[in-house]
Amino acid sequence: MKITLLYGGKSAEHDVSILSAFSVLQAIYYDYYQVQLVFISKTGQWLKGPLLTEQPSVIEQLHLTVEGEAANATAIAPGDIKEEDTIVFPLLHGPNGEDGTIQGFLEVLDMPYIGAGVVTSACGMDKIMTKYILQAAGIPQVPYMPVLEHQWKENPKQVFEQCEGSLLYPMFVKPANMGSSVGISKAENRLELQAALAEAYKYDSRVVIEQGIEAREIEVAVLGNEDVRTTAAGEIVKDVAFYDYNSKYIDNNIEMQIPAQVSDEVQQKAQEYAKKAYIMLGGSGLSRCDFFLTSKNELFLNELNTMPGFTQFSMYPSLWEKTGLKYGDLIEELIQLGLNRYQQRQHHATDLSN
Ligand code: G1L
Repeated sequence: MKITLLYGGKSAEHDVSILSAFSVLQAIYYDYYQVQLVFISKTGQWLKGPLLTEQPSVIEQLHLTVEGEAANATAIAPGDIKEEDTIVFPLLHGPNGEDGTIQGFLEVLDMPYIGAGVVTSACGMDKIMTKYILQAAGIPQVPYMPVLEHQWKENPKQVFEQCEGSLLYPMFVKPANMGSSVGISKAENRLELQAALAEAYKYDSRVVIEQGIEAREIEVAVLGNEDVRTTAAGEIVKDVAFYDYNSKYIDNNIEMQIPAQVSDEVQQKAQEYAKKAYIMLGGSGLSRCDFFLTSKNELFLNELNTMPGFTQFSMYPSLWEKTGLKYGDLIEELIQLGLNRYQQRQHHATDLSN
């Protein structure tokens, strides 16, 4: 059987994706799989590289190019990745960060793929959608207010009044899409709120304003299709109150504490909420569920990340490792879950014409 590894991509997470891809390629069981590399360049070009039958030795082998002497790939149309007996591992965000797009494309190609489906990917990536669904599920979250760009443009005074009427400073202003900290800022007053909104609208016309809270950050890993399993929570130990994209993803200077030093009750609640949110969002494959925990032991669900950091040392694989599931076995498990979901879908009528 073949795995097509899709990595790179036009999103801000291009480099993180290459790191994750290299890590995955070290752990795949080559006795069972061959791996077709497909790299998406920063400009959005799809490049088909070699078919690997063993681990690459250096990360440079993943930097595919069609140029000159060093050429090790050919430019392809996205649809050219279609092959029989092949599962796709989409280790990247959608071309413009609006997710569910890659998953939808793979549905159209009628190929099995690893990870969450279309609806879960799209909703998990959209902070406003996630909040609506969590609200319907009765899962606690921090007070928030969605503000669309046209509302802000047309009536800023009303937006200020609504915010200040339902939220306390400091507030956090976040673009609705984007998995990372890009475009996010903190506002201590009206003037800063105005600047924070302007900044966030550079990235998305849909923005959410959240009540800022003093809290620890804990995360739970979720895995499965119908049978949903969760790990104990881990904690992101921060030395600064708020850290930026570079410190979180590029410099990789976050410390993890696994399991998180929290009460059994908090552990249990976190797992219960993670599982419920996963099911409400129609989860399959995997998700990392992120929470805020206050000093009064109040737990708020922050987000469900269907595309978590995925190097061997990232939080999601580490949580499973601590639970006894090794990185290589986790990848194998995700492959089986992807294949199962694909087979399951074949049983449902998608064409009612006959
Ligand atoms: F395919 C999976 F397993 F669902 C999957 C897909 C993407 C797991 C993790 C990721 N993560 C990423 O793509 C990344 C955002 C860490 C790099 Cl771009």
